[in-house]
Amino acid sequence: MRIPATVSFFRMESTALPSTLSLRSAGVAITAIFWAIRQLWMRRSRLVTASGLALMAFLVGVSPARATDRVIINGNGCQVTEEDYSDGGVFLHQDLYLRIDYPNTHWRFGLRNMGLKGTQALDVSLQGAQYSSPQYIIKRAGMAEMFVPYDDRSETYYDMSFGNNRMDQMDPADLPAQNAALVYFRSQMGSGYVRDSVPKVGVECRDEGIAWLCKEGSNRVRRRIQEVVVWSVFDAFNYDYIIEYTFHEDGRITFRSGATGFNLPGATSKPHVHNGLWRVSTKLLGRDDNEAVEFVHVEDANGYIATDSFQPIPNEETTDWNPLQFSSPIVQSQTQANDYGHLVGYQFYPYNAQGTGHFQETFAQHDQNLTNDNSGEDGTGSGYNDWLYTWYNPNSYLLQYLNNQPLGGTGDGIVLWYFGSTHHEPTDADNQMGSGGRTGITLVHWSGFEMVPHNFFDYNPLGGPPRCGDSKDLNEANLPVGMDGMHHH
Ligand SMILES: [Cu+2]
Repeated sequence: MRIPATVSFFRMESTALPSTLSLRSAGVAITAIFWAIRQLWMRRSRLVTASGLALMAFLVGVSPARATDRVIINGNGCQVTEEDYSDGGVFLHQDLYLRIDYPNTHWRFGLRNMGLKGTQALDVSLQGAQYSSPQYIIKRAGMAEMFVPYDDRSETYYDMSFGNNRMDQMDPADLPAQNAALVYFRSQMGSGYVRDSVPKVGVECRDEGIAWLCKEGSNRVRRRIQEVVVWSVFDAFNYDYIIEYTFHEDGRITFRSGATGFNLPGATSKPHVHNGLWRVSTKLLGRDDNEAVEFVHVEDANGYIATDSFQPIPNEETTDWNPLQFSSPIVQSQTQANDYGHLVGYQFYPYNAQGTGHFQETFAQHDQNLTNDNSGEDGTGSGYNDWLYTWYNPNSYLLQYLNNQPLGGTGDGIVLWYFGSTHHEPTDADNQMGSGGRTGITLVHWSGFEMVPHNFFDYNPLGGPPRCGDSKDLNEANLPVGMDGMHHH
């Protein structure tokens, strides 16, 4: 067995250091050994024998990890840092966490390759505007299912039922040449963490356009905005699904899935709907006093006067997107207000470009489901509560969680399950050149939703002049705290 040799090497490393070259090559060999162990670990699911645990604990105990953060994107006004990055070492202190530093706002979040369901974001926090420290927002966010019924019901697929670890390797060519980086998932081994052997996450910083502008005669000011897109690819055989999290400079987070790849062999022209079922467990400001309300905008009978209101959602329940009412759920603290006495919250808007799918399957009959984050309901429990690691039809678990409890009354925060759809009507753009069979590669079809700060900030988090008369260019905004947005009409 080679393991003892590895151990003695590590002892050597911590005392008399060999040359950098041999250190590095040995590091590669050690990585390979641990990769093999990890594969065994994965295959055994989460049932690891006591001897295996003891071995890993032993190895972890003798291997020093050198924790250093690494700037992976150093753009103009957009910096991304990977925490606890160790170049050459095997064991790391923590799982994968990234930080984004914009001039006015700062994000931190973890990323995991999670069970059957692919890339998930964890422990999302945000600092900006009046907050002088990071504010916790989300415990975990990710997909629970990708449901694909064909219009004629010749096929009905659950595209996240195909087994563990379906995330694909990412390549440098997937990313733009500038302001982008690949990162590696990590997995826990004993009390340490080991990086994957290949990168499976792409990170990009992009200019997303104008955040605000003001033009009056010779006074012309503007603030452009950036976003950091974190994306990875879930492999469902002929289809590849991009799972994407975007952390915007103004505090929004976008959750999207994009279906691309090849249409179903033998059914390449059959229309179908890709429906992503997402789960976001919120815990705003780290508090467990959260509640949910639904924003609605109701026009009078003449379509002349409208009334906006926030309807309480007292119990766990389903809600539906009503585009004529701009309806959207809001999760907010029951007690924590900003400086103006408004409860701090986040609002959920659909990102679907086309519409929303409702189907016979009960879990697929509503756009949003609000539940308490009761113990085990995050998919890490037993029985159907193990849905993160053992495939169950969402009817088996989601419907159990919708049992009319007072929302916010139990558990640890409020969960929003978001059902987002894109209808795929194959067209001739799905053809290969010269072939009418729609057997070519299909362009990405996107769906998802967005979380938008709702009175979370006391003022425009990107700063701004008090009136349009200040023609200072604010692209590199670094405005004093306390400036109160724009109220010039
Ligand atoms: Cu499709």
